[in-house]
Amino acid sequence: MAKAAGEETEELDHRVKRVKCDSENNGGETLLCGFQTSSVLSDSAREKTIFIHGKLDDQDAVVILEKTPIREDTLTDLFTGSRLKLEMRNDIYSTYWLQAPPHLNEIKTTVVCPATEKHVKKYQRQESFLVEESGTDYESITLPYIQRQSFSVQWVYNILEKKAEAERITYEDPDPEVGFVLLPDFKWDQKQVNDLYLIAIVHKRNIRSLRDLTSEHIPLLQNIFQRGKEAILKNFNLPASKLRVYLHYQPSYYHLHVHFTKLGYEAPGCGVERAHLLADVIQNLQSDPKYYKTRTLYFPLRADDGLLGKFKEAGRL
Ligand code: M7G
Repeated sequence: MAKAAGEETEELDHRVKRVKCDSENNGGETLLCGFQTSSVLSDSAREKTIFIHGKLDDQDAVVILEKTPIREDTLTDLFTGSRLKLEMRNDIYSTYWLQAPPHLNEIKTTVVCPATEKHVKKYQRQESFLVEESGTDYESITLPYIQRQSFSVQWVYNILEKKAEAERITYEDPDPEVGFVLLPDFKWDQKQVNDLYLIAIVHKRNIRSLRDLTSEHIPLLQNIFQRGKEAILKNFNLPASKLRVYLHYQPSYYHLHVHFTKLGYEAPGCGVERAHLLADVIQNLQSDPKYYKTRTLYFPLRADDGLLGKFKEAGRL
């Protein structure tokens, strides 16, 4: 059947775009040309982000797009190298669309492929519920669940073994007992310190989370705290008084790591229901060596999180 003129132009347009996409890149960067969107998992006009679920070469994928902050050091380039299109003028007021040169118009893009169902759920906007977990709940409900269901930590081992992100490492203490690797979290584009976000990943492989910590880990925690702060001061000129240093409970990845974010930057997951300040963790372990084995801990879980289902089954919610 003959195609309508419009259809043909559309197809040609698509081909032209695709070729442009392919020819502008060499070496894997054409990745997203074939991405097929299935659904928008969540988006935020305020944060200028969108989380998309789709297919990439027949595999499930999650793509995260995020417009990045405008930096002061790019303003001259932005003003001299852009085109302005007037939108409206009224008295002393006027609004425009500024068409920035490509290098100042980048979108931070994160691709998870192949993405598991758990990844899709992680990025889906959902209602959450606060769970109360006693030490025994942890042993009988949470631990068996995370042993079966948690995300792979292969990416963590790749960092520790220098198989990935080796050139991004900010600081390393190689000691097998108290050592760690400090590097930028993949949420941070490192273009401005305003939203600084690093993670310290411990070399020791048998500590899943806060719950596994006892007083024997105090030297490890103190080492991360002290040396992490020093490395951030040296590399990013940010003093300890400007840092929020904490662990998540529950984390997404059960290999002990510590978050370093800039105070004042509302990093995702820095709220009191999920973040435990490292300084408090150290003090709690100093006053009670088994503090995190015995205390009731509170954390939010999303509506369709399997762990929430387990708490419900056990009549704990
Ligand atoms: P979490 O508390 O286990 O879970 O933190 P969350 O993602 O729910 O906060 C893991 C941290 O590691 C997060 O801040 C992630 O953004 C970060 N992260 C995750 N992955 C898969 C990577 C990665 O491949 N590289 C780096 N540099 N950071 C990652």
